[in-house]
Amino acid sequence: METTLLLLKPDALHRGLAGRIITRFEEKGLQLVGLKLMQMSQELAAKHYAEHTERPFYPGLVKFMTASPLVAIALRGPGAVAIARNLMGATFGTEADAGTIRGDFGCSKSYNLIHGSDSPENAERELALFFPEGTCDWQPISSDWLWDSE
Ligand code: D4T
Repeated sequence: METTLLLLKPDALHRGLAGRIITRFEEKGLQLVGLKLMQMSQELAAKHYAEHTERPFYPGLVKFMTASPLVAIALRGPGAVAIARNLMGATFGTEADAGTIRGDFGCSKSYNLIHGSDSPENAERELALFFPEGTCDWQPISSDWLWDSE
């Protein structure tokens, strides 16, 4: 079992897509264990995007991510990190396959709707940043039919 961190970025909220994007993950069979509307602070953006500090797009990225609220989501399931990345599609909507979230809903090279942790290690680090209080442990009644027992 893995838990991954997703962010529905400000463009997803401005475009009224938050519900539809969350539905994709629920329909796939991943479990919501954390859900929070929040504004990303400069300090949190600096920690979350520490690996990109020297990249030319960094100032614009931080400006975009801190401009208005986002939705932070903790999502649980077997292989949740890779499954979520597959559902999201390639980084930008211009290149993402049809059928993925970015492929279906976007065509911008800056506003790409959603972030998802790219490894279990990064998921752990990012969950600690966005859900320092921890996530919500519950057992969905459908889990026996959704997830393999081993
Ligand atoms: P995130 O981290 O948002 O899930 O996106 P990816 O994992 O798919 O992509 P990334 O780490 O390479 O980029 C992080 C973030 O920076 C923005 N970005 C990226 C940008 O504005 N311009 C660029 O040229 C690149 C490479 C988009 C996502």
